[in-house]
Amino acid sequence: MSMRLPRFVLALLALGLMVPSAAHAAVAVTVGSPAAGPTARVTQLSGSGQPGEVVRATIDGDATIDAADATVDPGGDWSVSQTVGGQPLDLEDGQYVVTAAAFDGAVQTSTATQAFVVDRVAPEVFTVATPAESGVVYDPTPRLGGTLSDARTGPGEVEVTFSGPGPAIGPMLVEVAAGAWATDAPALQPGVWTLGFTGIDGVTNRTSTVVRILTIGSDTTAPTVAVDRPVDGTAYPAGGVTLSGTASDPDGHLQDVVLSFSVNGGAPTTFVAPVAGDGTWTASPPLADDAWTLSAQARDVAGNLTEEPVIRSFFVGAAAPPSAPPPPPDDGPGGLSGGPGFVVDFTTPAGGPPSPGGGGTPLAGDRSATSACAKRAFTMRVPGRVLGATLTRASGAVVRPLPVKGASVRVAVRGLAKGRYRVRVTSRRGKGKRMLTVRSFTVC
Ligand SMILES: [Ca+2]
Ligand SMILES: [Ca+2]
Repeated sequence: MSMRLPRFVLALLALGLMVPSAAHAAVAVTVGSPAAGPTARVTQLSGSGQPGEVVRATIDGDATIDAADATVDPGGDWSVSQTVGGQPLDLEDGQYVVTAAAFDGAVQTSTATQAFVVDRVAPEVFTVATPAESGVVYDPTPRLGGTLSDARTGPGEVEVTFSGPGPAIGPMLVEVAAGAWATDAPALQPGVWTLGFTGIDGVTNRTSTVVRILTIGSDTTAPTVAVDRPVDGTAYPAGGVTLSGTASDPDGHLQDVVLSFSVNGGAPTTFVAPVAGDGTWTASPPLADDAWTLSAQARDVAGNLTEEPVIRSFFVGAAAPPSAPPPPPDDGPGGLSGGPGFVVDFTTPAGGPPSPGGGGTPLAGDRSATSACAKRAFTMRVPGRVLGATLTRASGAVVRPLPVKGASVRVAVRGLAKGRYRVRVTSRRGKGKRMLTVRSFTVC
């Protein structure tokens, strides 16, 4: 079924007279450029309107400027880049409002306004605090940072470029927050690098580039550390522990000493001690009354840490044993050691006598047989209740915590690399009496 239109309508369509009436209405003038908000530079005003109408634009604000008349072209666009006096438009920094009025002959048909900000000035404050001029660092990803602020439109970002021994890097853009900027450099290989820093404001005005020469040093050698105090197995009065020792770095890049304290293998608390010019360090960390294990490592400026930490076990305050005779030399003949009041006690499990080079229980029950080669496993029993046990290398480096059952510690030897080891057992017998038992053995 088709719909039939009245004859007069068809006639009007054929004559082209029945077009929508809106097409004949005047198009209101608009300002498209500059857009609202900040802009870097304004040399032209433009917008849209009714073709054939004349647009007169006036700028008010930090300056007052009458633009030359512009005629809306057949496409509906208008633009003007001169003043009414024939001078090029080029607005200085400031805040403005442009008002455009459209005229059909002498009749004003519509108006439009647009507020905008011109920012032609680079950020007023731009500093590069790090790296320092001609600095030398041993961190391949050094921290970079400084300040950036812009009075008109606020800071945008900081552009950083890197050229040096490796492929050029960047430009890298760093955000600015509260007037400050900071970032870690991407990984830079050792050598002399030239870094370029440019501050950019919210409308891409750029500062001149600040150049820094930065040398990335190479240091892959770990520093060494020695602990003079606490002495292994010693009891110290409550609140009176001052730790001390020495540290050195073969490269001369020593930074500090990292001290980790733990109780019975619990989560460690870390304390950093500075190193004096003569290589000595001291620290007085607050330590509660307890039986503590210290793990000490020196750190160099490249972040290298002593590979095998120095381990010390000691007591503070009420946790100490009641009497405190001087401790015997650590790891002395027979591989036994202990502190004041310590008990060294081994119980022979079933399995036969010590057997250098092999056998089931080579270490058990014989204090003089500690250099026998252990090949499988042995059980170490201490008086009282075992609180914790650790297997370390002779250097003190922790290998692993050991499983504990009642008064016994099971030491599995199979799988250990050749060398000398210690078993360190903390136990408690009676009220408040803790003991440290240390046993050495060799895997060969
Ligand atoms: Ca600016
Ligand atoms: Ca070093």
